[in-house]
Amino acid sequence: MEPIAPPSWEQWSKRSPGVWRYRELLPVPRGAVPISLGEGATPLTRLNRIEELRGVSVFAKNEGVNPTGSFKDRGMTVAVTLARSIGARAVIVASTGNTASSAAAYAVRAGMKVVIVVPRGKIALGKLAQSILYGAVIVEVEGSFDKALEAVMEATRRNRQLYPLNSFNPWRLEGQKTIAFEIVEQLGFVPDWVVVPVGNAGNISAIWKGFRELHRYGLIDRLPRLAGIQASGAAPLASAWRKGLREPVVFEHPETVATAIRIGKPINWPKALRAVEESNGVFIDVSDEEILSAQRLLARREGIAVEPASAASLAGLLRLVGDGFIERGETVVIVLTGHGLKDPDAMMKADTIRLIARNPEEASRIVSRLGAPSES
Ligand code: AN7
Repeated sequence: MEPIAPPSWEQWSKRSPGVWRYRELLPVPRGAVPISLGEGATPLTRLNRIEELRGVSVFAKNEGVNPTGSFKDRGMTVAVTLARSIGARAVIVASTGNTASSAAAYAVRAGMKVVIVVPRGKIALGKLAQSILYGAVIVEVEGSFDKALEAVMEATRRNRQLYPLNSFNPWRLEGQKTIAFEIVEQLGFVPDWVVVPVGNAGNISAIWKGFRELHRYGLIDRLPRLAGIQASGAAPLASAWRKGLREPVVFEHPETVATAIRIGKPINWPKALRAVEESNGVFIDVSDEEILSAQRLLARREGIAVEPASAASLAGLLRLVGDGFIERGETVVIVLTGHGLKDPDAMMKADTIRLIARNPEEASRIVSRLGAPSES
């Protein structure tokens, strides 16, 4: 079936912002009522205090301000709406954390039961806490996300009542492609580069699909280049790219501080590889130190708190700028996928000054001695 041609930018701009503004380009049956928490319509913020960016014009797409704190809500609103419209009563999802808390919230909204399967001890505290609060049934498995995904695939084969919400479910990616639509609307043009952290490789594929659709409908006349950023300890696609291979180098025991992208066998690799190739882009990986340092840089120079996986975007950009791969005068959008509050342990790793006072007098003495902060 041919999709309905979308309205013009001008017609779109009259609707309320967010994922459902683009409903003609979403695969939802006529008459289905969206299961929504007000996702999308996230800020696109110019970064102007990070001098290491050397004249490259950088905007951050801050997906952390979504209803559950990550970009996953864009896909979840569409997938859960579809699940509801076909009468699903229970959903299941394997996750490194964000997909789990998003699925939990939207399932509640749809009146469905939700089971999440997560790697034991390797999901950030905020994500676990959210899932507990939303009332999800939580199954923790030893090992990596990849083991959790195997479990979910097997479970859905055995029990057809469980509707799977992992990103092999194409409706998730349909919702996530709206990141591309918003970037173009907010910027008013197509950036030279879009930089995206890569775990299961769904989001980068979705964003590329979004740009391709706008191009196909004549709403934009060029396409951006895509940079996919992985953590060095979980870099199946970046390793393949470096070696010129056309399939991922599987990481049996992925390890990184960026637990959201601690994935060794990305399920969407064929789509992601094609997206990066078609866009004349690149995959690279960055170390945990680069990730944590980029996380502090964003917080301390720009006032934006993100979780480590999202800081990988900035770490990757800094590397690409440093190597001269991205040049002065180019415009770049980095996708900041998840909120800093998701991972309190990572935030606590940052260096700080904490002075302890035993009583108010001592506190006031310490404070008055600090004086005015020096210019830095
Ligand atoms: C903050 O929640 O895979 O490449 O199970 O939470 O589309 O997988 C999370 C992924 C980037 C990578 N940033 O996106 C999950 C999960 C954050 C994330 C990614 C994730 P994909």
